[in-house]
Amino acid sequence: MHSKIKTVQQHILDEERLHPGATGDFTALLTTLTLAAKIISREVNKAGLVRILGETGEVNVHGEAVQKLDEFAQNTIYRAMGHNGHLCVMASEESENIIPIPGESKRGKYVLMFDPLDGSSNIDVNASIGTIFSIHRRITNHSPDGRLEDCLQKGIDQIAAGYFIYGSSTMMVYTTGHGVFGFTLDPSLGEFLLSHESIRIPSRGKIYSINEGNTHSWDAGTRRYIDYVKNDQKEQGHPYTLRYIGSLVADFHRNLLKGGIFLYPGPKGKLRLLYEAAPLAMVVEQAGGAASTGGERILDIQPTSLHQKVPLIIGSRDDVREYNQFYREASASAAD
Ligand code: FDP
Repeated sequence: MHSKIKTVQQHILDEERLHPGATGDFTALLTTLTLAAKIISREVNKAGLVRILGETGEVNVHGEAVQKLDEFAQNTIYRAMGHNGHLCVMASEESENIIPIPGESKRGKYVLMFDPLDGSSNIDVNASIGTIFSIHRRITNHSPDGRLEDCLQKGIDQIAAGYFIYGSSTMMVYTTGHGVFGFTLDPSLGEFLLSHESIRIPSRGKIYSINEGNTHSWDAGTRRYIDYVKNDQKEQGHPYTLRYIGSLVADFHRNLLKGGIFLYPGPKGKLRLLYEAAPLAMVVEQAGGAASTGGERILDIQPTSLHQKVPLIIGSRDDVREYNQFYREASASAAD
């Protein structure tokens, strides 16, 4: 059997053609985003050479200022997407406020939220990191520029979401609400090629991913659940295996392909609703999985601020459902 060769651009175009009246703007938007990711990927691959070519904050042997990689990723996305003509506003995990479109550039009907380089504490040790994105349609129409309200939309209203992972290969995984597709970058061609068609997460996994160093701050439900998967989880016939890289995209990607549950529980959580939790929740749900805070579906949360943090429990459907039960039972008995 011969599998088809298809670039991400062809794939996005084919998907857009399913919508009568589509203008092609969305295809152009995502295509520009893949260009930014290729530039970031190239720089991530050189990260280990920083000491040879110049420390951050210095001038390298080519006379160029060496930027920190997360700043580089932020600037690259801003420069590529700001002039693309299809956005009215952006917001990033790295910026305190909304990011307006540069003065002279055309404004469009979409809103982009992104985490330019997630897991950045892993850069120095050569572990996988990623870029996460979320796209909404604008909801305001007061002026060509988008506003904060355009950014503070529920995850359920995303029209596309996904991530790039800079690992042993660079991959793009995305959804527009019709399944999840994965593309692997062929560096010699500079093209993302379809490598994972219609990704489905197993309904139950045997991996749990959590920072066990935080045990002291977990709520009772999380403590009981983790105890359960380590000791009493009989359905698999053996305890779950712990896998935790500490880079959300990398931990999420592994669990998406193999099955499993990732937890960054409350009470406050660490991960951001708009740049991390909501986009990955859309991906996981489209792949047949689930994402919750324990008490609430991530995609149903109405954001109230740009950098709002939420507990995030995400992965295989049956595992997340089981966690939610532990969480609810513990919350109910605490309330009695
Ligand atoms: P990082 O601090 O390295 O940027 O959101 C940030 C994040 O990484 C996630 O990628 C990761 O899952 C999490 O934080 C790790 O946090 P802990 O070190 O507290 O486990």
